[in-house]
Amino acid sequence: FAAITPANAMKMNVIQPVRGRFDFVDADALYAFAQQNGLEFRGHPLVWHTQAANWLEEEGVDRDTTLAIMYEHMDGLMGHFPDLPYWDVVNEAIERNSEGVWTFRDTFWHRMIGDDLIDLAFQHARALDPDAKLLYNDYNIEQLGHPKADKVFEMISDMKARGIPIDAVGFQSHYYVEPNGNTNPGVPNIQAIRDNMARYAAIGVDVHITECDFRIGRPLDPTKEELQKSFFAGLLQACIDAPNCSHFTVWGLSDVDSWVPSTFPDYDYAHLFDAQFVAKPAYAALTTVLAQYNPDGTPIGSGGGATSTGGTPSTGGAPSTAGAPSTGGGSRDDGGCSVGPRSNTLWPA
Ligand code: 9MR
Repeated sequence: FAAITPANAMKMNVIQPVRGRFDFVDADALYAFAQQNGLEFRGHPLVWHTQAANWLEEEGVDRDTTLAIMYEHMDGLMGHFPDLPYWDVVNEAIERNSEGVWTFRDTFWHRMIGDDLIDLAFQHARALDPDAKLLYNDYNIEQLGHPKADKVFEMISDMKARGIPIDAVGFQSHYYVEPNGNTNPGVPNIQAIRDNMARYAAIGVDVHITECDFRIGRPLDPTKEELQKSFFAGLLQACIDAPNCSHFTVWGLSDVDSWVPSTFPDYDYAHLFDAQFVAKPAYAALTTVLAQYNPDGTPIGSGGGATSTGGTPSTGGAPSTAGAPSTGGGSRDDGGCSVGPRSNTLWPA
């Protein structure tokens, strides 16, 4: 693993429980863990409607005060972590409205600020940190041809064309097989994901797989586990093959502390390690993919890989579910972890 994303520790309800009072205890603990272990630390998220502070709607009485709150939140969070390489600036801001049109999600932020919410958030993030890569992060946007994916691509292309500072798109990549074994739409078409990565490359936008997992509708069986295995391996290979896909992050390590069962009661088994921390076939499949590459991402045998250029040296240690317990939102901090095909990581040479 080469990076860590806080699953909850940076969310607004945790980090700014009272207006103007920031609580960095959990986020600082994860950051320290990342530093000690040579892991990149990813900022997630700056502007999101879920897990917003519960004072937000009371204090945000009009556009100006809500905008001020958004900026103050970004100032506090980005100011405390001035050197993170990546920030999910806006999370999950597109949805299908009641007329069936894919458009801006109806959230408090959007109702108060308006359609320029996303532009303003990215411009403010850039002003605060000229070096960080700024991401728009969402789910169901991975496959070309999916109406949400096409809408988000259109939005990001338009932002680029207007000079709004966006560097990358986060494909969350939460996929599934249904309890009865149904695979449509839960199992993605990997070629459609490759094609989507390619159209982002054509407009100069990077892709990060940010929250990958594959939940299995109960009961678990070998056929479903095989789907999970080929999903993880296929998506990782697609990312490695795409010149603009630099990160592959899984959303939690094991089924022990998964976000899935509380959200989808008929599903579980979404992660790389089971409830006894035993590695699954999906884990072995990822290591098989990665074993074809040198630590710098060049294929083994291609002549590359003598020296490693990218990434932060890792200092060792077994995969860990580290993280201080989250204090807000009633959630466990199960964390996101990246396997980094292009960084100098722990993977066997
Ligand atoms: O993993 C997170 C879980 O512990 C929280 O309860 C949940 C609350 O909304 O958020 C989970 O993480 C989400 C991420 O921040 C954004 N994309 C969807 C993830 C899974 O719900």
